[in-house]
Amino acid sequence: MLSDKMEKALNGQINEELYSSYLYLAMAAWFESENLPGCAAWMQAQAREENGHALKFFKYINERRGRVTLQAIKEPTKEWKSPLAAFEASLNHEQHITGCINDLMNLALAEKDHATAALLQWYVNEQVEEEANVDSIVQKLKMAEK
Ligand code: OFO
Repeated sequence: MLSDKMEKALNGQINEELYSSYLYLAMAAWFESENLPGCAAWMQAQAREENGHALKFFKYINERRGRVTLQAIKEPTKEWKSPLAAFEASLNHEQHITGCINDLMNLALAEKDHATAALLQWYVNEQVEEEANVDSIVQKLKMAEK
């Protein structure tokens, strides 16, 4: 069984992941409107991936006999001043998500909840990859602007 505190925190993370998906979909819509379909496709793929991250927590909460409770998803930003600004916003967002995952891991370790810590380790590794991927695009766009 999950503790009440952990159940609440994991439900909060489902909301973060769904917001991530929504944010990337908003970026995809903006790139489409700017006639940049390649960037839009990249963002759509990210949106699907984030939805998958939310569903992974959904499945896990149920497996541990917890209760999934969905909350309202906040409205994402709709416009960015340049492709670089959008990818920088994406990087900032991933850094925020890394902080959320680290906080969850700290809670799991404090509660000696090894099963949740094992799940979270997957997200810790995933965040390293996600930050690196977006950062490499940010660096390339910065080079292109020189
Ligand atoms: Fe982009 O990150 Fe989910 O976890």
